[in-house]
Amino acid sequence: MDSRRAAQILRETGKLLTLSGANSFRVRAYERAAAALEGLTEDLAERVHQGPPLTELEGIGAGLAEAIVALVEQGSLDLHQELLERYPPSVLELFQVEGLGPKKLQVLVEERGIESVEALEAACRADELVDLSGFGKKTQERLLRSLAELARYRDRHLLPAARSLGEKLIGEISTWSKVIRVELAGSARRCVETVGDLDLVASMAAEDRPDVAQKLQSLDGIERVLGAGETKVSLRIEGGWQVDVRLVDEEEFASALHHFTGSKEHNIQLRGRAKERGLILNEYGLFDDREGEARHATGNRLTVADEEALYRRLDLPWIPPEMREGRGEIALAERDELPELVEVSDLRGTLHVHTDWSDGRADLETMVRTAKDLGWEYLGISDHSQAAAYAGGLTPERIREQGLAIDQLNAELEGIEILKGIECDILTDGTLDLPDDVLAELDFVVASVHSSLQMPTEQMTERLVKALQNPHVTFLGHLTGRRLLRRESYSFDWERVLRTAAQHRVIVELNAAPARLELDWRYIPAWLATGLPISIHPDAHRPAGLMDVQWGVAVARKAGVTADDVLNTRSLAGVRRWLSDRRLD
Ligand code: DGT
Ligand code: CA
Ligand code: CA
Ligand code: ZN
Repeated sequence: MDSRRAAQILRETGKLLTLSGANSFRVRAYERAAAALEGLTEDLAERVHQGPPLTELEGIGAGLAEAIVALVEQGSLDLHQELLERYPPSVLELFQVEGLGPKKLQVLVEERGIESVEALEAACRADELVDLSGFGKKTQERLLRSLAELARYRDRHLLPAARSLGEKLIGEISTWSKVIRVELAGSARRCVETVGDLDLVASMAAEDRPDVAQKLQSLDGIERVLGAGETKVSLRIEGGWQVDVRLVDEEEFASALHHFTGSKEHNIQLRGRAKERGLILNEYGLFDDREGEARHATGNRLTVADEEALYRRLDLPWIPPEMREGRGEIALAERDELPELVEVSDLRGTLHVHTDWSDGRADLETMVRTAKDLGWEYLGISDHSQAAAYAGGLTPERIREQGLAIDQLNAELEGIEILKGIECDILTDGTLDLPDDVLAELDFVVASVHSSLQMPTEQMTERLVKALQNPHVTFLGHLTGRRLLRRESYSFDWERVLRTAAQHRVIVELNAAPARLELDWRYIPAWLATGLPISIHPDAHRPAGLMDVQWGVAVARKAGVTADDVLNTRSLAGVRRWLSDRRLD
């Protein structure tokens, strides 16, 4: 039972409890515990058996700790099983239908036995819900639309696409004279690797709201207006996007921006902190609650001009949005120990770059000149090895030829140094795709799995462990092989693999390609605890791909990574020292 599966079971239990009419505190307890487990970096079974107790984790109380122990021991949770006897797993999909809150859901399930998205659709089509309490013709029509959209928009989006749409919208809206401030919020602002809907917050004078709401509905690319109220306009924008724009008064802006940035966990924790100080924090503002009736009571409003001021009122320094995941950042801020997060400009070069010697789209010189224009001091080229035939992988002979081409370019170019590397396939038996004497001539070796991804866990673990033992391997490439929103990670004992990597001083790269973004940021703190740095690699196949390092930096910031934690913030000499001696300066 790994922690992710355990978290999933707890989340499902929470949802099913909602249906059974459990009170919201009980449901929340399951959600909180699930979030805590998702953040757990150690092996769950080990933690349960060897302590410290689970109750030391933020969000896990005594009752849930007991449930998790049982879950680990038995491989299942009694309550979860019981609930699944009462409701089929398909009811869980109903939680994704827009416009179907817990109350309505309960009515559907309890009174009509509707237990799947398909059943809901059939009932709507057969006009069967009109007489249900809380439903009607309109609800039914709305549900049908939601269902159609669910099928089409179930997908989330990769971070770069979300940021680029966000920037485009903000660029446009910020030019409107009636809008005072507009900013991106939600998961896109927090730089989560996949983004559901896009959230924007805009401030304006109350009397300007109707105009702004109107203008929003005529933005480019709108397929449909989902809703346009006093305070919120929701849009479907082509490409499968939902965009929620909140319209707020200027004095509400800071607290609204903060609220809709989230995460929900961070907000809940911060709200608790406000309460301890006799304050109420919500999306409308920060209120003095000493008279005990603050909500909307503008007389009690405290002025918060911006997020800095909001945090200051709560005796905290401003917390960067990336870190607002409710994973201990408030405690860090409280002790004034927030890390100084790495920035793209801290990178002095990068490694793991492809050229047209294998499957890259640009030639060596173009890639290197682009890197030089970015101000980088070095660029590590690592084309594919021969086993990756589909990618035109290099034979030993081609590698030597490429080496000569690199020598020549290095002699010609000033101000940037090309490092010679290879992205060497890890074959199914864990040996490398190239002989040791070929690997020994290179500056660095990224070892990656590209084939037989479906291997059983045990075998994949052995495969990776064996590869890590090769003394020429300097980096482990894209750890789990995941392709976000498309392909799951392959399965292995990641705890053992990371431990072995650290033992052999092989750096597990942070592959910054937007669909990979792994080593997953949730595991980076555990990796750094081994004393080894991370290294942020673009895995670029074209010149523009070099800038993908920005997404690696973005998710590294979520993990609280500083410049010092990253190998390629070092000078060329520093990187060479690591590659030859596996020592940091
Ligand atoms: P997403 O859209 O799934 O990628 O993730 P978010 O984080 O953008 O979530 P979203 O769009 O549902 O809501 C935006 C933010 O609004 C969220 O991060 C925190 C805040 N928020 C939403 N619902 C709640 C809630 O029930 N309680 C609290 N405290 N905050 C909420
Ligand atoms: Ca969102
Ligand atoms: Ca939203
Ligand atoms: Zn690769």
